[in-house]
Amino acid sequence: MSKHDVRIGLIGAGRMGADHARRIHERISGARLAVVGDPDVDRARAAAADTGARVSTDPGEVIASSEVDAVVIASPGHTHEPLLLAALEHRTPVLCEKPLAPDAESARRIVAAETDTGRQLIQLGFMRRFDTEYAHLKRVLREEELGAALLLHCTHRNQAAPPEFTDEMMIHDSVVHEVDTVRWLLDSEINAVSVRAPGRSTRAARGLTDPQLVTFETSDGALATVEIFVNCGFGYQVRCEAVCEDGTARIGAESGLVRHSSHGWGGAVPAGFPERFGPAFDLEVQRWVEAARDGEVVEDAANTWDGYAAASACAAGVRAQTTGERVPVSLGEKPKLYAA
Ligand code: ISE
Repeated sequence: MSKHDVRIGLIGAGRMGADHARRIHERISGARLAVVGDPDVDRARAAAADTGARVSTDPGEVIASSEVDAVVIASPGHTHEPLLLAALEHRTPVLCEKPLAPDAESARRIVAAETDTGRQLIQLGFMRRFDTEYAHLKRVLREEELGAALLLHCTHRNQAAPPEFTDEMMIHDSVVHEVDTVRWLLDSEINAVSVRAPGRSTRAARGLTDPQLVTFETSDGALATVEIFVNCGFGYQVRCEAVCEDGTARIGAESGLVRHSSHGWGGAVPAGFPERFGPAFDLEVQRWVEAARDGEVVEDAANTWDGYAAASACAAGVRAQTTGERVPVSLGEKPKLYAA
């Protein structure tokens, strides 16, 4: 470890936070874990174990600490706003796990606060942008002259959702990735959302409408369909196919039969998102560390505006679920700070 390593304060030592702690300690170069903050001291200690990081039960103290150059926020979404505002006040670079905030109003306040600082300090953890396959699809759409994108078909399947998972969480926790994927791949905002559902899977917990079909309309006139199925039984499957004027491009589509097995997952697809997106998480954190060290932002990473747009589309998605109606999304003007 060099004394020039970026010293990282990690806030939130749950599943994602603990994963980031290992990642930073074991695989990221040019950085070291300095402090792990979580109100649950045992959790903080477990995540910090063997890393040399100090433990704190006060996330605010982690942000203010002179031992920290940059912060990773992996605490629950409802805690993000005050933490992000504090980091902006200290002009501390942040990698914040999704969501930026649980609702569009708080996300808008974070956009306003960052805009006031005059520079981008927050990177949002939409890791798919660092995945080889998604990056390939983005490059194909940018460079291969397939013509205007007309349709995007997205599939998002999880092996099993935790028992407390709700319809609303299907949007905020899972479909939120597709919101970012659609906006990023098509380089276009989401204008309206509709949600429909077929008959429920027998594997869905009582009260959960699973699977569901979400449709996004974009400002360029494209349509994106998203199948969200959080209890498919056989594994973790994400796919995406773009249909353009002059061709199609597809990722994540293994051929053949994939089926639920009483012995566990089907075998042909990864078990869960940590397996599927592990390398993407590594690259996302590595590039963020390098940008934070140089006082820059990572080109193509999701920013605060992307987080606000995602929160707005998700809010519309939840309304569409409950009303059965097509719900428009209106973002207002994009500050110049986020111009491409
Ligand atoms: C989870 O929170 C994630 O972020 C995963 O990427 C997603 O696939 C899963 O559906 C969510 O529950």
